[in-house]
Amino acid sequence: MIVTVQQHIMFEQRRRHPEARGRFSWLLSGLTLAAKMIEAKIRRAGINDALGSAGETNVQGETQQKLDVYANQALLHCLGVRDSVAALVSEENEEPLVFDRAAETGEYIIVFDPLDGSSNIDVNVNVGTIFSILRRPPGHVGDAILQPGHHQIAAGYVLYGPSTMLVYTTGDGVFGFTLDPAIGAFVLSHEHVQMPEQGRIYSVNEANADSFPPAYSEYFAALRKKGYTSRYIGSLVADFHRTLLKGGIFFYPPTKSHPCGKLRLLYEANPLAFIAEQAGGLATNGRSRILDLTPTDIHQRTPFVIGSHADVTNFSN
Ligand code: AHM
Ligand code: MG
Repeated sequence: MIVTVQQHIMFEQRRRHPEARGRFSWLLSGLTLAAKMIEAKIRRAGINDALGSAGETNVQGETQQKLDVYANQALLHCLGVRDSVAALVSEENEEPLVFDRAAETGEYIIVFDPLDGSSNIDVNVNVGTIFSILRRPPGHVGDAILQPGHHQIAAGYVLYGPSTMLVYTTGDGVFGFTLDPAIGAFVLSHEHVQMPEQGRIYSVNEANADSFPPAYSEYFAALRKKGYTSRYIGSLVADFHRTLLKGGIFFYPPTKSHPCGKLRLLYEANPLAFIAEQAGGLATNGRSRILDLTPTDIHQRTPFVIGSHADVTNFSN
Protein backbone atom coordinates (compact mmCIF):
# COMPACT_ATOMS: atom_id res chain seq x y z
CA MET A 1 0.00 0.00 0.00
CA ILE A 2 1.55 3.31 -1.00
CA VAL A 3 1.18 6.57 0.95
CA THR A 4 1.49 9.74 -1.09
CA VAL A 5 2.68 13.00 0.41
CA GLN A 6 -0.83 14.39 0.03
CA GLN A 7 -2.34 11.53 2.01
CA HIS A 8 0.41 11.76 4.61
CA ILE A 9 -0.16 15.47 5.17
CA MET A 10 -3.90 14.94 5.53
CA PHE A 11 -3.53 12.00 7.95
CA GLU A 12 -1.03 13.96 10.06
CA GLN A 13 -3.31 17.00 10.07
CA ARG A 14 -6.33 15.00 11.19
CA ARG A 15 -4.29 13.26 13.88
CA ARG A 16 -2.67 16.38 15.31
CA HIS A 17 -5.19 19.10 14.48
CA PRO A 18 -8.66 17.57 14.15
CA GLU A 19 -10.11 21.10 13.99
CA ALA A 20 -8.05 21.96 10.87
CA ARG A 21 -9.97 22.90 7.75
CA GLY A 22 -7.52 21.43 5.25
CA ARG A 23 -6.08 24.82 4.29
CA PHE A 24 -2.57 23.79 5.26
CA SER A 25 -2.81 20.60 3.17
CA TRP A 26 -4.03 22.64 0.21
CA LEU A 27 -1.09 24.98 0.66
CA LEU A 28 1.41 22.13 0.69
CA SER A 29 -0.15 20.74 -2.46
CA GLY A 30 0.86 24.03 -4.12
CA LEU A 31 4.45 23.27 -3.18
CA THR A 32 4.35 19.72 -4.50
CA LEU A 33 2.76 20.87 -7.76
CA ALA A 34 5.52 23.47 -8.26
CA ALA A 35 8.13 20.83 -7.39
CA LYS A 36 6.79 18.51 -10.08
CA MET A 37 6.79 21.32 -12.64
CA ILE A 38 10.42 22.17 -11.77
CA GLU A 39 11.41 18.51 -11.81
CA ALA A 40 9.87 18.02 -15.26
CA LYS A 41 11.77 21.02 -16.61
CA ILE A 42 15.09 19.94 -15.07
CA ARG A 43 14.74 16.35 -16.29
CA ARG A 44 14.74 17.59 -19.91
CA ALA A 45 17.02 20.57 -19.35
CA GLY A 46 19.65 19.61 -21.94
CA ILE A 47 17.07 19.31 -24.75
CA ASN A 48 14.49 22.00 -24.00
CA ASP A 49 16.74 25.08 -24.08
CA ALA A 50 16.46 25.45 -20.29
CA LEU A 51 20.18 25.61 -19.54
CA GLY A 52 22.33 28.70 -19.24
CA SER A 53 21.97 32.23 -18.02
CA ALA A 54 18.75 34.25 -18.17
CA GLY A 55 20.86 37.39 -18.63
CA GLU A 56 19.72 39.03 -15.37
CA THR A 57 21.21 39.31 -11.89
CA ASN A 58 19.18 38.75 -8.74
CA VAL A 59 19.13 40.76 -5.52
CA GLN A 60 22.31 38.99 -4.36
CA GLY A 61 24.11 40.28 -7.46
CA GLU A 62 24.30 36.70 -8.75
CA THR A 63 23.60 35.76 -12.35
CA GLN A 64 20.17 34.19 -12.71
CA GLN A 65 20.00 30.95 -14.65
CA LYS A 66 16.98 30.25 -16.85
CA LEU A 67 16.01 27.47 -14.46
CA ASP A 68 16.25 29.84 -11.46
CA VAL A 69 13.70 32.06 -13.17
CA TYR A 70 11.43 29.15 -14.16
CA ALA A 71 11.51 27.63 -10.65
CA ASN A 72 10.73 30.99 -9.08
CA GLN A 73 7.78 31.60 -11.41
CA ALA A 74 6.42 28.09 -10.79
CA LEU A 75 6.45 28.59 -7.02
CA LEU A 76 5.09 32.13 -7.13
CA HIS A 77 2.25 30.96 -9.34
CA CYS A 78 1.37 27.70 -7.58
CA LEU A 79 1.48 29.32 -4.12
CA GLY A 80 0.20 32.77 -5.00
CA VAL A 81 -3.17 31.41 -6.12
CA ARG A 82 -3.71 29.65 -2.75
CA ASP A 83 -5.78 32.10 -0.71
CA SER A 84 -4.21 30.91 2.57
CA VAL A 85 -0.95 32.62 1.52
CA ALA A 86 -0.40 36.08 3.02
CA ALA A 87 3.13 36.66 1.68
CA LEU A 88 5.81 34.98 -0.39
CA VAL A 89 9.51 35.62 0.04
CA SER A 90 11.94 34.31 -2.58
CA GLU A 91 15.69 34.40 -2.92
CA GLU A 92 15.10 35.68 -6.43
CA ASN A 93 12.92 38.66 -5.42
CA GLU A 94 14.31 41.68 -3.65
CA GLU A 95 11.04 42.43 -1.86
CA PRO A 96 8.41 40.11 -0.39
CA LEU A 97 5.23 39.62 -2.37
CA VAL A 98 2.46 40.60 0.04
CA PHE A 99 -1.15 39.67 -0.76
CA ASP A 100 -4.14 41.70 0.29
CA ARG A 101 -5.90 38.89 2.14
CA ALA A 102 -7.78 39.01 5.43
CA ALA A 103 -5.94 37.55 8.43
CA GLU A 104 -8.48 34.71 8.77
CA THR A 105 -7.87 33.75 5.14
CA GLY A 106 -4.22 34.54 4.51
CA GLU A 107 -2.75 32.59 7.41
CA TYR A 108 0.69 31.67 6.09
CA ILE A 109 3.95 33.23 4.98
CA ILE A 110 6.14 31.08 2.75
CA VAL A 111 9.83 31.71 2.31
CA PHE A 112 11.82 29.81 -0.32
CA ASP A 113 14.95 29.36 -2.36
CA PRO A 114 13.42 28.23 -5.68
CA LEU A 115 16.49 26.50 -7.09
CA ASP A 116 19.50 26.13 -4.89
CA GLY A 117 22.89 25.14 -6.24
CA SER A 118 22.87 27.33 -9.34
CA SER A 119 26.47 26.54 -10.19
CA ASN A 120 25.51 22.90 -10.69
CA ILE A 121 22.50 23.45 -12.95
CA ASP A 122 24.36 23.34 -16.25
CA VAL A 123 26.36 20.22 -15.40
CA ASN A 124 23.54 17.83 -14.50
CA VAL A 125 24.46 17.71 -10.83
CA ASN A 126 21.86 17.76 -8.04
CA VAL A 127 20.01 20.98 -7.27
CA GLY A 128 17.15 21.62 -4.88
CA THR A 129 14.24 23.76 -3.69
CA ILE A 130 14.11 24.80 -0.02
CA PHE A 131 11.03 26.17 1.76
CA SER A 132 9.91 27.35 5.16
CA ILE A 133 6.37 28.13 6.35
CA LEU A 134 5.59 30.70 9.04
CA ARG A 135 2.28 31.64 10.57
CA ARG A 136 1.08 35.16 9.89
CA PRO A 137 0.16 36.81 13.17
CA PRO A 138 -3.20 38.65 13.05
CA GLY A 139 -2.75 42.31 12.18
CA HIS A 140 0.66 41.82 10.55
CA VAL A 141 2.03 40.67 7.22
CA GLY A 142 5.12 42.35 5.78
CA ASP A 143 6.54 43.09 9.23
CA ALA A 144 5.91 39.51 10.40
CA ILE A 145 8.37 37.86 8.04
CA LEU A 146 11.42 38.34 10.23
CA GLN A 147 10.54 35.64 12.77
CA PRO A 148 13.16 33.44 14.44
CA GLY A 149 13.45 29.94 12.99
CA HIS A 150 11.87 28.23 16.00
CA HIS A 151 8.57 29.82 14.89
CA GLN A 152 8.52 27.79 11.66
CA ILE A 153 5.46 25.57 11.41
CA ALA A 154 6.83 23.52 8.53
CA ALA A 155 9.96 23.29 6.44
CA GLY A 156 11.26 21.10 3.71
CA TYR A 157 13.23 20.65 0.55
CA VAL A 158 13.03 18.93 -2.79
CA LEU A 159 16.19 17.29 -4.07
CA TYR A 160 16.34 16.89 -7.84
CA GLY A 161 18.82 14.03 -8.13
CA PRO A 162 19.02 10.54 -9.62
CA SER A 163 15.58 10.32 -8.05
CA THR A 164 13.58 13.33 -6.91
CA MET A 165 12.80 13.47 -3.22
CA LEU A 166 10.70 15.68 -0.99
CA VAL A 167 11.71 15.82 2.68
CA TYR A 168 9.62 17.75 5.18
CA THR A 169 8.78 18.32 8.80
CA THR A 170 5.86 19.97 10.54
CA GLY A 171 7.57 19.64 13.93
CA ASP A 172 6.71 15.99 14.56
CA GLY A 173 9.55 14.12 12.87
CA VAL A 174 11.04 14.14 9.39
CA PHE A 175 9.52 12.28 6.45
CA GLY A 176 10.96 11.62 3.00
CA PHE A 177 9.02 10.94 -0.20
CA THR A 178 10.37 9.75 -3.54
CA LEU A 179 8.73 10.92 -6.75
CA ASP A 180 7.41 7.91 -8.64
CA PRO A 181 7.49 9.13 -12.25
CA ALA A 182 5.15 6.33 -13.31
CA ILE A 183 2.27 7.80 -11.30
CA GLY A 184 3.48 11.40 -10.84
CA ALA A 185 3.22 11.24 -7.04
CA PHE A 186 5.62 11.64 -4.16
CA VAL A 187 5.46 8.32 -2.29
CA LEU A 188 6.51 7.82 1.33
CA SER A 189 9.94 6.16 1.30
CA HIS A 190 11.69 7.42 4.46
CA GLU A 191 9.65 7.38 7.66
CA HIS A 192 10.78 9.21 10.82
CA VAL A 193 14.27 9.96 9.50
CA GLN A 194 16.93 10.08 12.22
CA MET A 195 20.35 11.58 11.69
CA PRO A 196 23.17 9.39 13.05
CA GLU A 197 24.39 10.79 16.40
CA GLN A 198 27.88 11.08 14.91
CA GLY A 199 29.24 10.67 11.38
CA ARG A 200 32.51 10.12 9.54
CA ILE A 201 32.21 12.83 6.87
CA TYR A 202 32.86 16.55 6.89
CA SER A 203 31.77 18.86 4.11
CA VAL A 204 33.16 22.30 3.34
CA ASN A 205 34.55 24.21 0.35
CA GLU A 206 38.25 23.73 1.15
CA ALA A 207 39.25 26.22 -1.55
CA ASN A 208 38.38 28.88 1.02
CA ALA A 209 40.72 27.34 3.63
CA ASP A 210 43.10 30.32 3.66
CA SER A 211 40.36 32.58 5.01
CA PHE A 212 38.60 30.25 7.48
CA PRO A 213 38.66 31.50 11.08
CA PRO A 214 41.23 29.42 13.04
CA ALA A 215 38.57 27.53 15.05
CA TYR A 216 37.28 26.01 11.79
CA SER A 217 40.70 25.01 10.43
CA GLU A 218 41.64 23.48 13.78
CA TYR A 219 38.42 21.47 13.90
CA PHE A 220 38.91 20.16 10.34
CA ALA A 221 42.45 19.05 11.26
CA ALA A 222 41.07 17.27 14.35
CA LEU A 223 38.41 15.51 12.24
CA ARG A 224 41.06 14.36 9.73
CA LYS A 225 43.12 12.95 12.60
CA LYS A 226 40.05 11.00 13.71
CA GLY A 227 39.80 9.48 10.21
CA TYR A 228 36.91 11.54 8.80
CA THR A 229 36.61 11.69 5.04
CA SER A 230 35.40 14.64 2.95
CA ARG A 231 32.50 15.18 0.52
CA TYR A 232 31.41 18.48 -1.06
CA ILE A 233 28.85 18.73 -3.85
CA GLY A 234 28.36 22.50 -3.79
CA SER A 235 24.55 22.19 -3.72
CA LEU A 236 23.39 22.76 -0.17
CA VAL A 237 20.34 20.52 -0.46
CA ALA A 238 22.43 17.61 -1.72
CA ASP A 239 25.18 18.12 0.86
CA PHE A 240 22.53 18.36 3.58
CA HIS A 241 20.59 15.32 2.37
CA ARG A 242 23.73 13.19 2.57
CA THR A 243 24.44 14.57 6.04
CA LEU A 244 20.85 13.83 7.13
CA LEU A 245 21.03 10.20 6.05
CA LYS A 246 24.68 9.34 6.70
CA GLY A 247 25.57 11.76 9.48
CA GLY A 248 28.62 14.01 9.70
CA ILE A 249 28.86 17.75 9.48
CA PHE A 250 28.50 20.49 6.85
CA PHE A 251 30.03 23.96 7.13
CA TYR A 252 29.81 27.25 5.29
CA PRO A 253 32.14 29.36 7.45
CA PRO A 254 32.78 33.08 7.21
CA THR A 255 35.30 33.63 4.40
CA LYS A 256 37.16 36.57 2.94
CA SER A 257 34.64 37.05 0.14
CA HIS A 258 31.65 36.32 2.42
CA PRO A 259 32.55 37.57 5.93
CA CYS A 260 29.06 36.70 7.25
CA GLY A 261 29.00 33.34 5.48
CA LYS A 262 27.33 32.79 2.13
CA LEU A 263 24.10 31.00 2.97
CA ARG A 264 20.86 32.81 3.74
CA LEU A 265 19.26 32.55 7.16
CA LEU A 266 15.59 32.70 6.25
CA TYR A 267 15.31 30.34 3.32
CA GLU A 268 18.43 28.15 3.51
CA ALA A 269 19.68 27.84 7.10
CA ASN A 270 16.37 27.99 9.03
CA PRO A 271 14.44 25.30 7.14
CA LEU A 272 17.38 22.88 7.13
CA ALA A 273 18.08 23.61 10.81
CA PHE A 274 14.44 22.77 11.65
CA ILE A 275 14.70 19.47 9.74
CA ALA A 276 18.09 18.65 11.31
CA GLU A 277 16.77 19.19 14.84
CA GLN A 278 13.65 17.16 14.14
CA ALA A 279 15.95 14.33 13.01
CA GLY A 280 18.07 14.56 16.16
CA GLY A 281 20.81 16.76 14.69
CA LEU A 282 21.80 20.35 15.33
CA ALA A 283 22.60 23.60 13.47
CA THR A 284 24.50 26.66 14.63
CA ASN A 285 26.18 29.74 13.21
CA GLY A 286 29.38 28.54 14.90
CA ARG A 287 28.26 29.91 18.25
CA SER A 288 24.48 30.10 18.60
CA ARG A 289 21.62 27.82 17.62
CA ILE A 290 20.36 28.86 14.17
CA LEU A 291 16.69 28.56 15.22
CA ASP A 292 17.20 31.15 17.99
CA LEU A 293 18.49 33.91 15.70
CA THR A 294 16.16 36.82 15.03
CA PRO A 295 16.57 37.88 11.41
CA THR A 296 17.01 41.56 10.59
CA ASP A 297 16.78 41.28 6.81
CA ILE A 298 15.00 38.82 4.56
CA HIS A 299 18.17 38.12 2.55
CA GLN A 300 20.52 38.07 5.55
CA ARG A 301 23.44 35.64 5.40
CA THR A 302 24.83 33.53 8.21
CA PRO A 303 27.78 31.24 8.84
CA PHE A 304 26.30 27.74 8.89
CA VAL A 305 27.28 24.57 10.71
CA ILE A 306 24.81 21.66 10.52
CA GLY A 307 24.81 17.95 11.05
CA SER A 308 25.05 15.14 13.58
CA HIS A 309 24.47 16.23 17.15
CA ALA A 310 27.87 15.17 18.47
CA ASP A 311 29.80 16.59 15.52
CA VAL A 312 28.12 20.01 15.77
CA THR A 313 28.28 20.13 19.57
CA ASN A 314 32.00 19.31 19.54
CA PHE A 315 32.60 22.26 17.20
CA SER A 316 30.35 24.84 18.73
CA ASN A 317 31.63 24.37 22.31
P1 AHM B 1 22.79 29.70 -4.69
O1 AHM B 1 21.59 29.91 -3.81
O2 AHM B 1 23.14 30.91 -5.49
O3 AHM B 1 22.69 28.47 -5.51
O4 AHM B 1 24.05 29.54 -3.69
C1 AHM B 1 23.98 28.64 -2.65
C2 AHM B 1 24.92 27.48 -2.90
C3 AHM B 1 24.63 26.33 -1.97
O5 AHM B 1 23.81 25.40 -2.59
C4 AHM B 1 25.98 25.75 -1.72
O6 AHM B 1 26.06 25.15 -0.43
C5 AHM B 1 26.89 26.94 -1.81
O7 AHM B 1 26.23 27.90 -2.60
C6 AHM B 1 28.19 26.60 -2.47
O8 AHM B 1 28.99 27.74 -2.49
P2 AHM B 1 30.53 27.70 -2.95
O9 AHM B 1 30.51 27.48 -4.42
O10 AHM B 1 31.05 29.03 -2.55
O11 AHM B 1 31.18 26.58 -2.20
MG1 MG C 1 20.43 29.12 -2.67
